[in-house]
Order: sequence, then C-alpha cells, then structure tokens
Amino acid sequence: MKLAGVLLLITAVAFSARAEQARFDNYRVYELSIVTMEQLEVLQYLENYPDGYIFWESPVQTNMELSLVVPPHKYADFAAFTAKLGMTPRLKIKNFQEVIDNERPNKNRRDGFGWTDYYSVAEIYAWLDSMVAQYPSILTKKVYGQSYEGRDLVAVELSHKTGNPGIFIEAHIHAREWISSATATWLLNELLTSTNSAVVDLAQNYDWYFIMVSNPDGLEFTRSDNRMWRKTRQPSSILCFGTDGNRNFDYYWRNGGSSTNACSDTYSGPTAFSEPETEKMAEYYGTIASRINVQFSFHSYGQYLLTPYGFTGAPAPDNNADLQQIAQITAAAIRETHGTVYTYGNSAQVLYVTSGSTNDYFMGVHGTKLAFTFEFRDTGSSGFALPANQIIPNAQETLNGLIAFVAEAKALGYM
Ligand code: 0X9
Ligand code: ZN
Repeated sequence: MKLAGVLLLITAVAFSARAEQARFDNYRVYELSIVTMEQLEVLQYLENYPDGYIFWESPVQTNMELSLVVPPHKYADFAAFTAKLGMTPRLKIKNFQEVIDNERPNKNRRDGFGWTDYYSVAEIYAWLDSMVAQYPSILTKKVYGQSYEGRDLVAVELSHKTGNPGIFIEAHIHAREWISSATATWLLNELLTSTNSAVVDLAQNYDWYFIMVSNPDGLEFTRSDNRMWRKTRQPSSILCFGTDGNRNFDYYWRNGGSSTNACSDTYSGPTAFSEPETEKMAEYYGTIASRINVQFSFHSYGQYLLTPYGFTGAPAPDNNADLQQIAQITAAAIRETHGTVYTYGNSAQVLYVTSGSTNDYFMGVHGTKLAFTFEFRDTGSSGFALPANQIIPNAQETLNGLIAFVAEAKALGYM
C-alpha cells in the first residue's frame, strides 16, 4: 500500500514536471500561393481557429506564399477546402516528424559546445561566458534585462580598439528559428579564432555587438514543448500565449502585416514594447545606436536578404539604391560559397508586409543607415527544422556574404 502510494506520487510528479514534446507523426507540409481575397479570408479564419493546423507564415495579404502543416485528421478537410478555393497545394514534406527526427543526429553526444548540434539557452550562455573569460580584453558581456520568465537577456560586444565602426546582430527573436543563433555563435567564434586575413580584418577593424538569443523563453519552449513555437511566452489572453517580437517594436506599430488576435503567430502585442524582450532590446540599442553603422537581424527560412521598410505604404529609404546594391553583392558572395541562391529586395515586396519589426525600428527611429534581415536556409524542404549538419555551411556562406557586404558598404562610404 505504502510503496504503491509512493510510486504513484513519483509517477504523478514525473508526469506533471516533465513537459511533453509535441509530435508531428504523418503531419504533411504544403506550400500554397494566396491569390484571391476569398483564399486570404478563409486562411485567416483558419489561423484563428487552427484545430491542429500549423502556419509557417501568417496569411497577411494576397500575393504571398505560405506553408501549412496539415495533421492527419485534416487531410480530407484540407483537400476539400483548397479545392473549393481553387488552390493547388504543393506537397513539400510527407511526414514532418521525420524531418524533426533528422534535425539533431548528434543530440546524444556529450562533447561540449560546437556547430554540429543545436543548444539550450543555458548551454549557449555558458559558452559565451567561457569565451568572455578566454578573451577578457576583447569581449564584454552585457546583461541588458530579463525575459518574461526571468532569464537573462544577454549581449556580447567584441572590440579590439576604440573608434571602430559598429555592426549589431540580433538573432533568435523567433523561437523556432534555431539556425539563427547557431550561425551567430559560429560567426563570433570565427571573429575570435580565424587566421583568414579577411576575417581578421573584420574582427580588428569593426566593433561587433551580438544578441545571440533575443527570445530565450521561446527557445526553451521549442525544446521542451512545441518545436514550432514562434513568439514570446508572456500570456496574451486567457487561451493564448506570446507576442511576435518582430511585430512589437514601436515604429509604425500595427501598420499592416501583423495581427490583433492574441492567438495569432504574428500578434503585435497589446501595446508596442509590451514584451520585456523587445522593450529591453530597444533600450540597449538606444545606448549603442550612435556607434552602429550596420544592423542585421538573423531569421529563417527562405534564403532571403531583406531591406526596410516593411510596413504598409512605407516610402523607400533615401539610400534604397545603395541597400539594393549592397544586397546584390552580398547575395552573389553567398552563392559563390556553396551555390546557395538568395533572393534580395524590399521585405514587403519580396516577402510580405510586416510592421513593428526590428529593422524598421532601428532604421526609422535611430537612423541606422543599413538594416537588413537574413532569412537563412532552406527553401522549405526542412523549413525551421534545418538539419544540424547545415549549420556550418550556412554560417560559412553567411560569413562570405558579410565580408562582401562590409567591403561594399565601406566603398559606398557607410563605414
Ligand atoms: O515575418 C518575419 O518577421 C520575418 N520572416 S520570418 O519567417 N523569419 O518570420 C521577416 C521580417 C522581414 N521584415 C522586416 N525585417 N521588416
Ligand atoms: Zn523569423
């Protein structure tokens, strides 16, 4: 009796304390083109009442592509409603669980931090601390706030000398985009250890500001509960959690391409800067903005290099011709590395409308002249669950892109 009671208690504790990772067995992923208003409205309705569907992009406008994860119990419904809407879905993934199972082949290896696997917030922060300890005269750690769940919000600054132009990189604001922080940590490691002369030049003659994990609560939630989580984790309504950090910045906030529905993946938040993660990042940026020449946001997926502004009816920035020129050179350098093809252009034109994004805020409010979003690999065969063996090639092509970017920006007088 007594033993049974204890066992029962242990089992109960084990079940309540350990989060259950959602599985996606036989979930299919389809790509759709939204053309008509009717298609848009039906998909928007579905996003609000998803009942098992998972959107990889929010349906915000006609003339956009969107990937949709379809659970087995919706196969028939999905075929029926897309046919009624005159849509021709393209099957990209037959069993999404298989893609997730192939994402981390080395996850059971215990050989320290590296770039053949993805890591937790604690592991990333511990590695950053070890690098700061190893390079105390070059690297500085700044804790610029705490997340909603109380995790540190951390920036690292790399500087070899005073007076360098500044480059700010903000990664992993979207929880499921694991490749974004993996690429950022790899870049920092190269800047600290590479003997390649082009990389040494970047390290010594520019100051680098990195936020590796802008949304630590979200990253942890993707590891414990739901790999497809995107937003922050502050409750947004009785039923739903989270705000899209990249819709929560205070510049033309709620001006298109975001949702006022608290359950949507592109929820703008109740007010601009409602999330500690975005408010604190903006505060931190305010302290360094005068020293920043270039700002990069790291995201996935799609292989895009995007320029501001994103909001509805936005004017082109005065220096748009330079932005496109630099983007073209960067995309060419990326392609020369491993053949990866990037599409570049204004984010609202080549992707979709967005408002309250980091790029728009840093350019519009702080006058940062060069602000770009990278959407890393791939184009949808794995989507957000990019196999870890692509971290290094993705990072290598990004580094080559950055080398070409900085050279062109310098030639055009931005550094
Ligand atoms: O929707 C987004 O926030 C970004 N795409 S993602 O699939 N990673 O979610 C694109 C944002 C691009 N817009 C601007 N930076 N203005
Ligand atoms: Zn993103």
